Formats: sequence, C-alpha cells, structure tokens
Amino acid sequence: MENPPVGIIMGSQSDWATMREAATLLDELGIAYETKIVSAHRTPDRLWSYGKTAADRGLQVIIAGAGGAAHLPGMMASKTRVPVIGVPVQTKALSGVDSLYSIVQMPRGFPVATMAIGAAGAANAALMAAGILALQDPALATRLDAWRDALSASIPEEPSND
Ligand code: RP5
Repeated sequence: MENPPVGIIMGSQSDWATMREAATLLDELGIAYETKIVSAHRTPDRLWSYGKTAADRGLQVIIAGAGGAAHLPGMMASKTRVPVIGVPVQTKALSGVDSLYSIVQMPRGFPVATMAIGAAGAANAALMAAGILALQDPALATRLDAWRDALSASIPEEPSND
C-alpha cells in the first residue's frame, strides 16, 4: 500500500525480532503498515524527515520501538502530531528497564503512549493502533472485536496438569 496508516519504526535491525510482533498482529487484523529503521542517535536526519512528513503522508499512528537510551519514540513525538506508541525493547544490560524509563517519562506536551517491555508491548502496540483506527473504520472494528473474542474464548476456565 502506498500510504499505509501505520508506521512501525525501530532504532536498529536488532529491534526487529521484537517489533515483528507488532507487524504480525497488524497482518492478522488486515491493517497496512510500513517498516523503517530510524535511529535517534545514528540517523537523526532520517528521524527528522520521517517525523516532518508523517502526517502529510497519511500516517495515522506510529509504533516506535527502541532499546537502551531509547530516545526514538519521544523524539518522534516531538516532530509530529501523529500519535506515537512507544515499545521499550528488552536489553541485555538492564533488561529493558532502561528502555522503559527512557520512553515513558515524557514532559508535558509531547506524549508517548508507552507499552510493556518486549514482545508483549510490541503486540499490544499493534492492538492499540488497531483500536485507534477502528474508531473511524467499522469493518476494522468488527475484525478487532472478533480477534478479542477469539482470545477470550481460547482461555480455559480451569488449569490443566498437562
Ligand atoms: C538502540 O540501541 C536500538 O533501538 C537498539 O535497541 C539498541 C542497540 O542497537 P544495536 O547496537 O543492536 O544496533 O538505538
């Protein structure tokens, strides 16, 4: 799709193993997206131009994952009014608490909707994006409701010994 509604961006190729969880869920829900490596530290000009053009290109939600000194989601939020959902990538040294703290504590005026650390956070970022888009898209709302119902139905009422 030429102008997808969702952008999945990440600070490094090494983040893709985590951010793929978001992509997989968007695929399941039939939501088009683009994926880009955009580093706040290594490619600041790329970050600048991505943020500057995001709204005009038709992006409606940006999912931004980064680890360590994870400035990407916050910097992106400072460059665009398109809602940014931040995913703290789990790190080896500090288990992703560094990523979480780098993303979550934004100053007033430039919010980042921060998810859980790691794969669950990436998946939830996609579901959050779906919920936002579903506000204006009844067919997507139906698919999202069905996805949620299926998840609920898959949870057994009692624990098993297997
Ligand atoms: C961050 O540094 C990236 O988001 C990544 O999580 C972390 C490590 O990057 P690599 O050294 O693996 O490229 O900018």
